[in-house]
Parts: sequence; structure tokens; C-alpha cells
Amino acid sequence: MKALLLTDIQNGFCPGGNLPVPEGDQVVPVANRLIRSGHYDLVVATQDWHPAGHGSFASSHPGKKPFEMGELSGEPQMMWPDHCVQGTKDAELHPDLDADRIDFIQQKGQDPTVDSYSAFRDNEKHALTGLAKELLARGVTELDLCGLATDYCVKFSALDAVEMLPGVRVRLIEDASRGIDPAGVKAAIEEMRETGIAIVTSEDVIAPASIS
Ligand code: VGL
Ligand code: ZN
Repeated sequence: MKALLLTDIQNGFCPGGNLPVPEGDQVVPVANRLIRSGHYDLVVATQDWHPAGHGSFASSHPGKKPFEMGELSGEPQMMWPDHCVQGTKDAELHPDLDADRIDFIQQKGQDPTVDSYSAFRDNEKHALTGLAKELLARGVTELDLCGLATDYCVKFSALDAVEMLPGVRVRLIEDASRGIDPAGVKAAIEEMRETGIAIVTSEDVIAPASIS
């Protein structure tokens, strides 16, 4: 049972959005090729889904500017620009993503007092989203991740997948992902590799080299 997790491929993380990831929109055609390849039994998309005034927004902390470190509920927290506010265009999935073939959407980040990079649980590892239980209930044995941003939500989701889905093979599809900070992306990929996550390309998935 093979599943694909499309992470936060939303307007807000693409050029023109409120927290644009460089080349974020370039993951869309690759994601569509993956979705349409027939390789996956299940396609899940995540959606960063913050209430207005979320505690991860710099605007919620007087004197703080975006991309500075601050604090949220007593823990260090990156101060983000307002992004992916529930019900806004910024929070919608990218319009070119093949939404018809997405089986369900997992929202996250609704609690104003804690951020949630991972699709599985919040950053303090307290509240679960229910996604791990759902994937296990559906018999998923292989999970591929891609999307935005490699150094935040994709990485946290991938690391949690290894921890919370015992026995499931976890892979990162690198060319279907983009990150916020180049050094952060390099470190994130290294961390994922060290955790046993295979780093693959969409070609490896769709047209695996034949053995001759
Ligand atoms: C993300 C920062 C804040 C992400 C979400 O999708 O990687 N990054 N919220
Ligand atoms: Zn967010």
C-alpha cells in the first residue's frame, strides 16, 4: 500500500504568496506527474491552516519582525509573516495541483498557541492530527513525501513518519520539494538521510531503472 504525502503545496508558499518558498510553484508539475503515474494507492495533501492572529505570526508579537526568533508558549519560535490564514486564498492548495486525485486533506496549525510543521502532530509533540492512525488503518506500508518547505514541514513530517509509522518505508522525493533556506535544506536532507529516509527523485518513482 503506497501513499504520497503532498506537503503544504499552497498559494502561501509559492511565489506571490505570503511566505513564498523560492521556486515553490515548480513542485506542482512534478507532484502532478507523481499523482498521475498510478504508482500510489493513496494521495494525501496537507494544508497549513492557521487562525488569524496565530502565535507563529510576527504580527502577533509587538516589536517582532518576520524571520526573527521569538517565543511561543515559552518555547523558541520562528516569527513568520502572516500566512495560510483559514479561508483565505493564501491557504488554498495551488490551483494547478491535480486536486481531483487527492484522497483527503489533512489540515494542521489550527491551535494558536503552538506551531505545527509536521502533518502528524504539533511542534511540542502534544496533540496528534490523527494522520498516523489513519495511514496505519489504511494499511500504508510505503510513504513518499514531497512539497514545501523541505527544511520545515516536509522534514518534520518525514521524521515523524519514521517515528510514528513503525515498519513503513519513508522516502523524500527531492525534486518535488523546495525549501526556504539553502543551508537549512542541506542540513534537513542530511538529517533525514541519517534517520533512514531514502532521498529519491520523481524519476526513481515513476520510471525505476530496469535491471538488464
Ligand atoms: C511551513 C513555516 C511556517 C511549511 C509552515 O509548510 O514548511 N513553514 N508554516
Ligand atoms: Zn505555518
